[in-house]
Amino acid sequence: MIRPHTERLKAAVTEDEIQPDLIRIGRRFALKRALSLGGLALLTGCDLFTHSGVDAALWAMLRFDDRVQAALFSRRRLAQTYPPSAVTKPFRFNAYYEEWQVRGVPEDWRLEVSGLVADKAPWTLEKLRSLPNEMQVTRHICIEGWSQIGQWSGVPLHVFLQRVGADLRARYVSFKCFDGYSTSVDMPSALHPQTILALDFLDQPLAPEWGAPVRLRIPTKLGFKSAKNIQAISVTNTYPGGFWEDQGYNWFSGS
Ligand SMILES: Nc1nc2c(c(=O)[nH]1)N[C@H]1C(S)=C(S)[C@@H](COP(=O)(O)O)O[C@H]1N2
Ligand SMILES: [Mo]
Repeated sequence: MIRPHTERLKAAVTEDEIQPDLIRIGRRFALKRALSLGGLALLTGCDLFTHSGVDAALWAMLRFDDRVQAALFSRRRLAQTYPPSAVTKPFRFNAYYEEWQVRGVPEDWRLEVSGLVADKAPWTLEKLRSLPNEMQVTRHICIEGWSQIGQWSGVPLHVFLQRVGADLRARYVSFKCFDGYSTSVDMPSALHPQTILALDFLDQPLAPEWGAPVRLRIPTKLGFKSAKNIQAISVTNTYPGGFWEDQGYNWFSGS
């Protein structure tokens, strides 16, 4: 059962910001195109829009079809970027849940790393900040039909995954948050050049309600994939689901 999460949002979103056309997801068509590259037209009857369809078909194909991989990693699939002047002002706080209200970063916070990685040592914020940094001005799109443009910067997730010696052939990367939230993405999306572990918004450290000390920013996917207040990252071949995913939201939710 899907509980629309606007019911739980405190900040109001005005009607002129409802942009249903923006959230029509192109993934289904993209995947079918990619698969047909490999001569997999027979699979078009299978529901590639769901995680189970992808498990059954796409991931099996990925292991031996370089053209499918190339299509998935295509640079042409970059999310649109904007000039800094396009940043929505004021950039409002949206995902505010009374019962999950984050009161601040736990004092002993460390980023935990687990699963199929060589180095499971936890990360301090300082150590994270010593890694290469990327800035992006991208549109953050909520499944509920609102969006706003923001400027985030932080460590590309592919840099981080490589640094911890992650098995980059694993299927999933999952995120657990200290407010109780969780989500997960497929490895190709985790390795996408625009997927970052964001530390700053407009060059200032993230505030707790915006995801401090580190949040995912994945502009090729809907907002609910951009986990805030991350506590733990895990690399796994076992489908991890997530808070909204477990309630029926499409697992891919992006391109
Ligand atoms: N930890 C955590 N991350 C989260 C959420 C949340 O409730 N907790 N909400 C998700 C949803 S549904 C959206 S749309 C975005 C909202 O991000 P924002 O608060 O920066 O607008 O964060 C996502 N990440
Ligand atoms: Mo959302």
